[in-house]
Amino acid sequence: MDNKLLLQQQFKASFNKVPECIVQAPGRVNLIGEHTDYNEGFVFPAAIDFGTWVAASKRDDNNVRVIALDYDNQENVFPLADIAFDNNQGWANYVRGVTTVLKASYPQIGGADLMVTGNVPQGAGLSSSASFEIAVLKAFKALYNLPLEGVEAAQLGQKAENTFVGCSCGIMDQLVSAMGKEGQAMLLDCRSLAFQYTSLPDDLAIVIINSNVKRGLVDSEYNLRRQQCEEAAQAMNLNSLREADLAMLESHRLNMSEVAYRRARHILTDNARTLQMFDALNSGDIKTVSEAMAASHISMRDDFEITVPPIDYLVEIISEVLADKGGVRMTGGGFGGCVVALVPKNMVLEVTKAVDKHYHARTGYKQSIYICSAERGAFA
Ligand code: GAF
Repeated sequence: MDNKLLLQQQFKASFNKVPECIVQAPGRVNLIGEHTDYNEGFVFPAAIDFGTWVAASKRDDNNVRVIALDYDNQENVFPLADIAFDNNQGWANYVRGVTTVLKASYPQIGGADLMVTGNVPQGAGLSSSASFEIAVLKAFKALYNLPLEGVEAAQLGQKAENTFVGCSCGIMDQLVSAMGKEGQAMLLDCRSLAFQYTSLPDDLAIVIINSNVKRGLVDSEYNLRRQQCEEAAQAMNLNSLREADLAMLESHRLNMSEVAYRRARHILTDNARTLQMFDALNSGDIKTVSEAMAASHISMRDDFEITVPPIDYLVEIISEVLADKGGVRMTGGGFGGCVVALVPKNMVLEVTKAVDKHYHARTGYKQSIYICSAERGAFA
């Protein structure tokens, strides 16, 4: 059943009223530029046709009551006046986190009944958490008529993750979930927060292959990567790696650990590849797209060390089929999750067949394949 219809029915059954609004916010796939966002660099994501839906109504008290349809209708209730971290229902901390930061900016908000469902694969690097955060924020915007625009919503979502959930993520996921455009990918400058869109070529499909190696951002080495990047920036007396170039990095190589040097090299080279790939997609130069994505993957594997062998193998299988007619790389935070491939539509079957033939046999994991489209950002 359609998620909106489902929420309408279930909301009525649980809260005995119709929801005042139903908001949806998409997950995302990042085409290139990984871990560059919190280094004030460039990223190139697109919002996708997987998302989170939140149905909502105001309450007359100052409590928030939220029901998670996908977690056996688990219920979480908390007062806006005193929002604590919930150690038992981890999913609820996204709601608790965003309401904490939202209330600091908009103290006029009151209570809400919320019901949530979604279809973004969790722990797969496709931003299920960011889409949940943005959907909840936009639900409060609709209920309390807040002047909360996309970029501000993204900033609040990121702040909730950083200060409440405990993940030092950047702003990419929340921003593209809030501001994505149908048929387009978004080049985002994470320092100025300026962004521009580009249409994805009609003859290329976005194919996402989930390795089904599970990852968790907070549990993984994500926060450690951020610290290592900061170490490199500090060694060069810079506020962020955005101010560095490769010559400067080389000249300071001995002032930092070898690990910090390699982390920084990934960031600097991936920033350059992101701009290069944006231009290449704009001019239809698929060979350069292919090379940029391949080099990005190698850099994530060898310098940033965030890939895992099953993911490397997926990239190997797919790049063998594509040669220079499309591109493939790991996408998202790493340590499992998905690869993204830009595949000529007439080669999609060949790619999926090759994955079917080799991946499980070699790794023991069973892949899931999603042929995606680029979608608009959150809306009610
Ligand atoms: C995760 C984070 F949430 C993003 O901010 C980004 O750093 C990404 O990993 C890696 O590019 O999705």
